[in-house]
Amino acid sequence: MRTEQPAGPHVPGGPAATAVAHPNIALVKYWGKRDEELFLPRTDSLSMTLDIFPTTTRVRLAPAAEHDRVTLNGRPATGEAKRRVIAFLELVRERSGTAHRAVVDTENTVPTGAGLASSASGFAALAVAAAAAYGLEQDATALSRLARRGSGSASRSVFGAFALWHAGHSGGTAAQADLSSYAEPVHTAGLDPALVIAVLDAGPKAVSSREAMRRTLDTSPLYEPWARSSTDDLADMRAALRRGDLDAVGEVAERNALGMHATMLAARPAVRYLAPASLTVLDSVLQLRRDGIGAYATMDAGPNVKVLCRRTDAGRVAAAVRGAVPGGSVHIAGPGPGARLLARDGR
Ligand code: 2P0
Repeated sequence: MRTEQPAGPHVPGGPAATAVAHPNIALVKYWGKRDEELFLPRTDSLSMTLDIFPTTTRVRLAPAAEHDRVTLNGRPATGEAKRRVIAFLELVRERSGTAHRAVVDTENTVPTGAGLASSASGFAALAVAAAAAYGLEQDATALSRLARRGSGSASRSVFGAFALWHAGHSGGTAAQADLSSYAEPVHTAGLDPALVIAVLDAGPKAVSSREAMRRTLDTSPLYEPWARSSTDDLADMRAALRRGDLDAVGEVAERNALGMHATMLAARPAVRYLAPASLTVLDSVLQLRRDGIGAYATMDAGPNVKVLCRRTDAGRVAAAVRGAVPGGSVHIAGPGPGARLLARDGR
């Protein structure tokens, strides 16, 4: 891989493409890889793509440039974020047979690195834009596999609404294993859900999810039991989605998420993403249920809490959450669209 340079003077452009993607929140979580290079997960996972916080990414080939240029919200990307984008571009170049460097401009509307799935929308948008700019014709399944190589959860953001990411198998060659792991849409009957998102801390997390997953797998005695129970959670979740049973969907999502956090708390040293304010929101969710509202919590690699409920209850749930944590911001999301190409030129 070539070394990177800060954003510099204008480089004459080649083909370009712009794509948009939305974050997703897992209702049955992905936590742990069996292959870090190929981003092959230990377990299947299932998520809802949101209709808020889109990421828009433009990739333009720069035939005369010696290095990739990457900006994030108008500023040159640095460190690990930049390294991951360039590694992803290397993969696309390898597959397309085009060695040209690229200029990548990303606009993220979601707080970056705060457990709000910015890498899911980010790499889904990058996969769609880079594939188009480099002339890789890919169907949605292939784009999902490709996005997975940037960030596991990005495989699910290629699809709208509910998506299941297959862990796949590792029996044969690396290429076969790679082919076996992708997301696909999950059809639901009569569900009208909302996710009320309590942003308690929009700052970057102390431990990256990649490092936290590794540590959990390597050291937590609770990891294997959780991974096994996740198989049952997925089966129960699929059945609940088929029935359009929001309460069952919520119950499975909440137990799966709390179980995932338990595996991390038992890691050595412990990984603890939940903050006191997270527990305050969990208390408000319990109170909502006591009051007869179907509200169920899920939490990812950060302190923020997402509350699944019926869309008709979202206003009341948002008010309860806001009352519980006056310092936080609260957003209401519904099921959103899959990643898509917005524009393409020069090809
Ligand atoms: C998920 N999370 O299923 C889980 C639940 C966080 C908790 O996927 O290493 O950014 O890039 O594959 O996808 C966050 O991890 O990790 C994540 P990598 P990713 O949504």
